[in-house]
Amino acid sequence: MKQSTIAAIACLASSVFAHGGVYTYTIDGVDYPGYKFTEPPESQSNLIQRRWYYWPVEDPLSPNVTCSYDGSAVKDTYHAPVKAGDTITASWSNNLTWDDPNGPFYCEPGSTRDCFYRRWYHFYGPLMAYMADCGGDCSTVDPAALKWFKIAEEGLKPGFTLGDTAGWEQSALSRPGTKGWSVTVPKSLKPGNYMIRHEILMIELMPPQFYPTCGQLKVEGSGTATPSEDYLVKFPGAYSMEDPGIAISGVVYGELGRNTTEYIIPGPKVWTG
Ligand SMILES: [Cu+2]
Repeated sequence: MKQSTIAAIACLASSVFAHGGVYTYTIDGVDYPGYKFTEPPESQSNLIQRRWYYWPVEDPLSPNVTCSYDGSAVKDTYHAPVKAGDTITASWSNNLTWDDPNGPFYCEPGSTRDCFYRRWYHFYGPLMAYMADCGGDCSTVDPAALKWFKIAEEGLKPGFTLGDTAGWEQSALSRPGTKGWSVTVPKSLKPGNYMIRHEILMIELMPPQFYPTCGQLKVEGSGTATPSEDYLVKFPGAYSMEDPGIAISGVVYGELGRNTTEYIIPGPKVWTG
């Protein structure tokens, strides 16, 4: 593909079409493919991931900010075993290349408008990961009723400005061959069934775009720790449009974007156990 064509697609995609979510989790060396919203939910089972849709959530108070659109469990959902202290890697790419015969786009059948990249294609804004104790089987709980704690976040790297793509780990997710983003389950965390909620916040535009996706884990280990109340939040509820890291959306191409070197990640402080 010619370079100019790639640039044209990238430009188009970064405004409307470049949506997505977590396609695959890798936990202790095991790949767990995610829910495929391009296929009927009835045909999918034994996934750790809850249902989601590639379209962004633009309102932090929307019920869809919890676990994306729908957010319900697929049938025969199970919980991926993970040892406390181990790593979970989430991939926002299905690793297709530019030359893939299926193309870099997926389009809804019969539609030329509802297309999206098969690879993550936003650059600006933080990455966040939360967990919540399901108190039992995660597949039967309402994620909006859970109390979430943040286990990892990636904001603006030191020495960069808001408008500098290299300052954001999010931009690394679009690199061909990228493994994704790795987070650690707090080593001292009490064993049990937990939901994990990955979230990309895209601040290139106003309104901002939230991309949450939820998966189900069975944490193993000998830990006894649980986060105290001041670490716990609900979704929706954790964010508002007035949060500095959300209110600043839409400035990356302007003077503010060129001059601002600090970014305040929304949500609670990280609990590391
Ligand atoms: Cu998008």
